Amino acid sequence: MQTELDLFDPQSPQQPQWVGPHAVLLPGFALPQVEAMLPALRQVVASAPFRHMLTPGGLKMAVGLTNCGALGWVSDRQGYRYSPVDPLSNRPWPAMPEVLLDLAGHAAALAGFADFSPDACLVNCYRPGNRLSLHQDRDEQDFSQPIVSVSLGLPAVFLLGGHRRNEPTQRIGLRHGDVLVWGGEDRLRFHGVLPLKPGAHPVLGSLRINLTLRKAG
Ligand code: MD6
Ligand code: FE
Repeated sequence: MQTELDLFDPQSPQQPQWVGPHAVLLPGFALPQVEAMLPALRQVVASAPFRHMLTPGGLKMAVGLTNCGALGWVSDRQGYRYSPVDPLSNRPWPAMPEVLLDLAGHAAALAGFADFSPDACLVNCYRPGNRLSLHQDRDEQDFSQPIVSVSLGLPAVFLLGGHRRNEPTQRIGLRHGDVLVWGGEDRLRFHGVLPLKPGAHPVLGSLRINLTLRKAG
């Protein structure tokens, strides 16, 4: 909601910020859609609840995860992959809400990726202290398709690295309503999220929700 924008905030008015050759931060881009997104997300979580998946090494992930769309990202002792069914229910994942499809298409187009049509949306739920270690997103079929990431709730620091794990990382603040689009030569960069700081967001409380929309299949 626009009412949450502080007019004296130096990040407002919100200009796109290029953080890589094909990676752009769109501050507040999702704010006008948040009111429509939240009930849609509640419906998703009602049929496919957040769960703590196991890594292939057998560790429980701290971040809660679910999916919507034709494909959902899953992790277990067998590895990482996309699955058309939720392993908890053996039913298809909840449908991708129209509001997310629209938002992702518009954001991707602004970043120079026309006709982005995601078939998977990973929904991550962070609580204070939760982090995401450096990783690459490489379980999708077509790396020419970008990823659109939407942040909601508590702010986080996103680490954007290079193409090797040990390259230096750039820190990018992600706040409620921010959208990050990346593709092209940035698509396979290592990235992660620093431990979430405690706090209370006026809309989501003590949580951060991140949506990543992908063309997985
Ligand atoms: C997060 N995001 O922001 C985790 N991956 O909570 C990701 O891992 C991510 O934001 C690929 C592209 C954008 C992302
Ligand atoms: Fe990722």
